Amino acid sequence: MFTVLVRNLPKSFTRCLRESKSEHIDVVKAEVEHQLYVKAISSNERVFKVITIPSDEACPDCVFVEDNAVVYNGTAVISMMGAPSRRDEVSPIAKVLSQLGQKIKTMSLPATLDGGDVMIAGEHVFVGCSSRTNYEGFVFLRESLQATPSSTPLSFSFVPVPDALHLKSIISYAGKEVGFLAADTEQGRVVANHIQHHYSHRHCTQPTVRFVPDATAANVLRIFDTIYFASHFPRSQDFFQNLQKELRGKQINFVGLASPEMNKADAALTCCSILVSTGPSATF
Ligand code: CIR
Repeated sequence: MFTVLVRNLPKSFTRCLRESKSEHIDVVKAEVEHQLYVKAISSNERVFKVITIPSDEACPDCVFVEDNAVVYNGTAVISMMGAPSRRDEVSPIAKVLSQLGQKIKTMSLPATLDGGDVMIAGEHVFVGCSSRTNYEGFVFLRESLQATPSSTPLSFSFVPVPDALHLKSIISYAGKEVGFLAADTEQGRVVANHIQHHYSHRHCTQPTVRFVPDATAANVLRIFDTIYFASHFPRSQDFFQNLQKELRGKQINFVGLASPEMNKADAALTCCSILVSTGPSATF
């Protein structure tokens, strides 16, 4: 079972960090998208509880809680956010994670890391080397997670991500039955190669990597047997329909969520939640 943390959008969301400011962000539409997202997660039968943290007007990006902490097997690594304007977001998140019984490890400068750069696939942990996450952040995360009691040792890899906000802006892990979903772009392929190399170097079975037509749609959120995917990209919608057909019989549910306003803030589906497993760490 999971407890899921989400955070409300502040009205200041229009001032969030973003690559291109050319498109107007409609906060009301973004709020509706977020409510539908929370509703969809709340109705997952493996979600025991959704905790909503109040927004903070001084933190325009505070809805993107994924970046604030990495939770694994009873340990919560609290990020030193890569963007200085986001650093005040983390304390209420750390407080709730501590109340949930997580062992708190707080990162400090010069280490920086955003949770959007951390992709955990079973016992393999991939960390994006992006403009937000540096080598010191990677080492802090590795040491913190290696100290957690775990039946299988974790293996870590630092993955260059020069041209995207975060690693998970271009790739995500959708579970054992599906494998990785990567953006069908040059950078998506470079990252996919890196990941395959990681597995072959460790003599592990090569995972499947599938390429998704729209980069943002390569970010899916998996909670137990449900895959939440971005449903507002027509070409990627075909991709997910075909994937659904291919996986018929494997008891995986697909739930489409449209979030075009959130995408204007350079965000994708995993960004707005933190999953806390109430049992041993969840490996899909
Ligand atoms: C930022 O630039 O930090 C936010 N506007 C978007 C963060 C998206 N988070 C994520 O990909 N994990």
